[in-house]
Amino acid sequence: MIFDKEILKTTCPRDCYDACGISVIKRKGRVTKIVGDPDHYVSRGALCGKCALAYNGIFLDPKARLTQPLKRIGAKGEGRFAPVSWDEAIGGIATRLKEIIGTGPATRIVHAHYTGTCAVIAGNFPLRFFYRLGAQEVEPDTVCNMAGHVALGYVIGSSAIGFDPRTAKDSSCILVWGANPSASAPHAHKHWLKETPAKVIVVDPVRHPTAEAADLHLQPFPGTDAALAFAMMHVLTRDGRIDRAFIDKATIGWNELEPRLEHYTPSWGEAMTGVPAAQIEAAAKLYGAGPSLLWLGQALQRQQKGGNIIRAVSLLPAITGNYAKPGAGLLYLNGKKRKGVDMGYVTGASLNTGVPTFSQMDLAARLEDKAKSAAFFCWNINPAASSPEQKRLHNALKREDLLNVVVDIFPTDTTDFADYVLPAASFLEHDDLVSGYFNMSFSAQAKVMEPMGETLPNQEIFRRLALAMGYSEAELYESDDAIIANVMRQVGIKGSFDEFKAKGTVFPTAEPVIQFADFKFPTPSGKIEIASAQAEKDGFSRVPEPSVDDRPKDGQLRLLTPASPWLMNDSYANDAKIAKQLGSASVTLNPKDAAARGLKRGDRVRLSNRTGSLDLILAVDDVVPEGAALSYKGRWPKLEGGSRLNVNALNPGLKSDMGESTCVHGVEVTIERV
Ligand SMILES: Nc1nc2c(c(=O)[nH]1)N[C@H]1C(S)=C(S)[C@@H](COP(=O)(O)OP(=O)(O)OC[C@H]3O[C@@H](n4cnc5c(=O)[nH]c(N)nc54)[C@H](O)[C@@H]3O)O[C@H]1N2
Ligand SMILES: Nc1nc2c(c(=O)[nH]1)N[C@H]1C(S)=C(S)[C@@H](COP(=O)(O)OP(=O)(O)OC[C@H]3O[C@@H](n4cnc5c(=O)[nH]c(N)nc54)[C@H](O)[C@@H]3O)O[C@H]1N2
Ligand code: SF4
Ligand SMILES: [Mo]
Repeated sequence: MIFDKEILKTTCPRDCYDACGISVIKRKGRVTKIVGDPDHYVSRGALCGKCALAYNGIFLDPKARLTQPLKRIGAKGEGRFAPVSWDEAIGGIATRLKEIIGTGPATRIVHAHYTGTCAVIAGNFPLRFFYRLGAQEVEPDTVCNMAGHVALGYVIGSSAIGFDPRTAKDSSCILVWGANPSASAPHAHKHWLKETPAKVIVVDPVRHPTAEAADLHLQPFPGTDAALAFAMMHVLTRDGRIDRAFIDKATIGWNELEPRLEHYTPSWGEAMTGVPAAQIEAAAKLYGAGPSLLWLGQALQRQQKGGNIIRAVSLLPAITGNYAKPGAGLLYLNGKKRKGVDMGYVTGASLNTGVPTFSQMDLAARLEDKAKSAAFFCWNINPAASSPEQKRLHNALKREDLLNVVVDIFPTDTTDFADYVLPAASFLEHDDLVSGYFNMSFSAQAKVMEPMGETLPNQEIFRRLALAMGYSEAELYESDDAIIANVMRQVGIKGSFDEFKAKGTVFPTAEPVIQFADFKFPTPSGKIEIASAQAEKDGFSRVPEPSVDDRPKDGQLRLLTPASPWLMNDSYANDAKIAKQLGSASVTLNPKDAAARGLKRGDRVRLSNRTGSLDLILAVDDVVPEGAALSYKGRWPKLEGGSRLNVNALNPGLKSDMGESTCVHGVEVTIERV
């Protein structure tokens, strides 16, 4: 501390690839500025634009935050509440839960949670309570990336064992497929992709800034990526760029794939995907030279055949031997388990009575069904903004007899429907641990200020609820200090938590981890399964198919609603400075599609389909390909004027081929002037 100035390290726990190190500047004991940690290998002194504003804006603003427990006094959806004490809120909720359990199955208590905070404790500890309760969980990944998890399970046995990004120093090619790091991983875009000696290829329908900066950009029509992968595999095989020794040693099923590849020429690929044959050749050549990294974006599988797409694309490293050596590998995510964290312990798996989860695509239907839902808890999630079938869901949330409890740090659209709103402390207000899902690092989250108002960390809220329910299991009351010490031990971090906080971030291994160095793949055969008997048993093809989605018909356009550079999922729209950056909600069309509809920039246009309609301002830009429309996710419905809806009003909640997962980039709409 220099005079009255103090600088503390902590870590951003948002649902973001980067997991930035943060410097919190305090003067006279008060937080005055939150910036990127200059010593941190990712943030290097600068947070992303959105967090730089939000952490110095709404996070520190008691008027923007929820600061007291609230009980509803208005109609559901109105957002009118009276403050109550914690005892009254917790007592009232426990009484209702006991009534529900006393009169029928506990599975009528439904809970949804996701990515508000991805910290180890605040993001997982509440599961212990819900397992003990016997409640039914909305499978969180079904709104995000479940199809990819299932698909990679078939091929390499796990979706959570990725390459170590540090290995990029030894790569000759990085293939970014279906991700937009310039928005969703801003520091990977700004530093990692710029500093690698590798050539960068981006495969994305949209020419976003990462694609713009790439050595090669392929623009397939959405949902056609499996065909593109097959055409690339054709070229690799034709040109002898496959690694037969690796295929023999580490894979099964090549004999079933190889004879089929002959048909899928680059010109066939061009016809199926819209990517010029010469670009398919060029991409195969660059990737085939190796060592190469393949980054599978989460967007890639948000399609009707998203699981098949991931299976098909993930064959590229298998047939070219791009595993088990420096500079090679595939990444979807690097899970917490990969760093040594025992997630069964953290989530209290011992209390899990095995209630099946259900898909978030079915949430609205479930909440309409009185026989199947009597209470709904939301924590770390804002489904009134992020979930499909938005209008139907909002109506279901108005059910008078549904006990609705929402834990959040801000008054969102979802809290507006609550009977009880429980105010959570933010990540700045309690100790925790953060394991980013891109890099192999592990970080400390430090309490840098007192909880605002009466807020409590998620975990403390659920400890209090457990007590009010009369539960006696020790797991429900384990302290943060004890969990932190246990998890640090699991990860292999020596010393005290105070010492860890002073460092901020550590790498459990000094050298880049070589992915699958031991050639052990956690599949049934122990090898990469190009052909999967398990997939076949589950009703899928043994070998991935070169299939594509039909192009939209009757003047419809494919609506893509990816991550916005200014929003964090469905967070931050309530920050005034961010709202200014965002401007009005808009949709971008290719100039040809705009002209064909007689539309021009600035027009007010209506997007419609069978699920709903939404009015937006038109932007026109050839970064968007013909046949597609681009509008970012994450705006707050209640801040959108009269409609009180966002893009999820148009999302029918269809399920992709695997994992009952979202196909949110497979939505089709018509667009006309209002
Ligand atoms: N149209 C469309 N919809 C999508 C997507 C898309 O691409 N297009 N993407 C989908 C994807 S990938 C995802 S992951 C989901 C994400 O959807 P959500 O999980 O709903 O979104 P988040 O904004 O990450 O977090 C939800 C809430 O957590 C709160 N929160 C933050 N910190 C804390 C805390 O410490 N405690 C508590 N209790 N709450 C906290 C935030 O204020 C926020 O309201 O959205 C999905 N929806
Ligand atoms: N700033 C910011 N960062 C975020 C988030 C955020 O909301 N804002 N959300 C976080 C979360 S929860 C997630 S899951 C990740 C998601 O991050 P990403 O994996 O990057 O996914 P998206 O943002 O959905 O979409 C990325 C790109 O995929 C493209 N795409 C859509 N359909 C297809 C297709 O069929 N084929 C191909 N090849 N490309 C396609 C879109 O055009 C878009 O440019 O980002 C995380 N980071
Ligand atoms: S959201 Fe991502 S880029 Fe922004 S500060 Fe957090 S970790 Fe860094
Ligand atoms: Mo996500």
